[in-house]
Amino acid sequence: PQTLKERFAELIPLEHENVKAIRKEHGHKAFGPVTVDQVYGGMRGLPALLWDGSVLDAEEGIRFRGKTIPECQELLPKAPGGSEPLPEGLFWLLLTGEVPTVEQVQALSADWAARAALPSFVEELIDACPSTLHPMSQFSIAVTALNHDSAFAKAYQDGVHKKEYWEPTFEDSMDLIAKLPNIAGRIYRNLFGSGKLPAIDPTKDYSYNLSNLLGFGDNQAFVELMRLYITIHSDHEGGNVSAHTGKLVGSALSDPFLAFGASLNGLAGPLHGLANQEVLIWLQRMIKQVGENPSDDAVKEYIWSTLKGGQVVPGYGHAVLRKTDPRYTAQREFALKHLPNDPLFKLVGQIYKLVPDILLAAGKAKNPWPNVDAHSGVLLTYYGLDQMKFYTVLFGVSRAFGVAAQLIWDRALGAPLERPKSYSSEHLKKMFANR
Ligand code: NMX
Ligand code: MLT
Repeated sequence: PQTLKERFAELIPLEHENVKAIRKEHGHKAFGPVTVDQVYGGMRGLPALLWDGSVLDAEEGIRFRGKTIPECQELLPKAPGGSEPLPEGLFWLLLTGEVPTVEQVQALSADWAARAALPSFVEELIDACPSTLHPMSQFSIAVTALNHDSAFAKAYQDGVHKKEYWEPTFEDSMDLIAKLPNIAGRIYRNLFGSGKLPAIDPTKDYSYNLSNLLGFGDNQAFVELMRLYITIHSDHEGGNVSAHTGKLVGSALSDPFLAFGASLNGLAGPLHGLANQEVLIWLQRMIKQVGENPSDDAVKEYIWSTLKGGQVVPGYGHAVLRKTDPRYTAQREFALKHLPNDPLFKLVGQIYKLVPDILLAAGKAKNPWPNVDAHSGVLLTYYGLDQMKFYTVLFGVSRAFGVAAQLIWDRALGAPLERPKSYSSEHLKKMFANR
């Protein structure tokens, strides 16, 4: 079958024409005014970035290349006997806008397995990290260090022509995604596991290999969970902290390892990807305080005590979404199918009924509904992956898919250095004094 690289190369000139036509017809048109409040307010709603893999609608949630999560679950190729989409297919979709064949997805699994090995100095770097260093910091160190063998960095030093940037970026991106299971697996085993890491099985898919490296390869349901997990966490348009950071750093022509290492450092923040860890810590504290089978009143009191303590309810709210995150719903459906009677899942369901009204009553959060992170830890805990400090690493493995796809397009389209304008408060005051 045609490889992803061959198909991508065919699409580049077509996309150049597409962008040229868009800019010719619409290039001079304005989105609308930019307010001073947006400058102070985290640029919320400011149209500023091109991102092709996905677009987020505030009410409906994410669409990957125009397809909803249920549509991806239906249309993307599955593993033999599996019912969740293979993330390999999602990557193909993110990069090309097309649904691949089963053979194309199998070829991608084999290609990633063949690229999976880590340089021994990166293994040693991970092994040298103290067990007290957060797994996300270890992850970021290892990904950044892969820059040692970057095809893009080397090609740039060798004087590669601008038109060819995409090619070594593609190779680096494929290497990056392929090596993440070995990095994640090594960190996990060093911190929480025992024994030697198993070898990558070149006949198996990416999610099986990741699960196996973590010690869950024999658990078919866990492998299915990983397929769903990576698919839904892969991309969330371009403005979220990890995606935007990767694009920004990549715009300086830093290679994909440096760019994605920076993404990971953003994902490691508690308002972003670390929220999946925070949710589990918050749930465990709640159980300690109110017991395993709490009344609604006891749960409400705990939620209020969080808010009164000046803390956020982790897993709730969103900068763009204004409804329940469809990634939450997809995970809830997985739980209803695989673990309907799990007590922690029941507690998460109970919280879902109580938090939105409380956040509305508190009157601050613009979105009282749960996001992706409110549900992921419960599923992992059920299968025995209960070391919540590790949860954001799995988010990171997934997010590489979306960031890498856009980095490849950015280099293929000759995306410029990002450099928005900033102002001081003094300057703003003067600028708007008489308007
Ligand atoms: N609990 C308590 N307060 C909240 C929450 C929440 N879950 N969500 C928003 N608020 C507050 C927010 O802190 C802000 O307070 P203040 O005016 O004192 O600064 C106010 O409501 C208005 O914030 P919004 O405009 O609704 O939200 P914003 O776009 O600034 O932030 C989040 C979005 C996601 C950072 C915010 O909702 C939050 O902190 N949620 C909890 C953490 C979380 O789950 N993050 C994960 C997001 C998904 N991901 O994976 O990245
Ligand atoms: C994400 O997946 O990146 C989060 O939901 C945060 C966001 O979209 O801002």
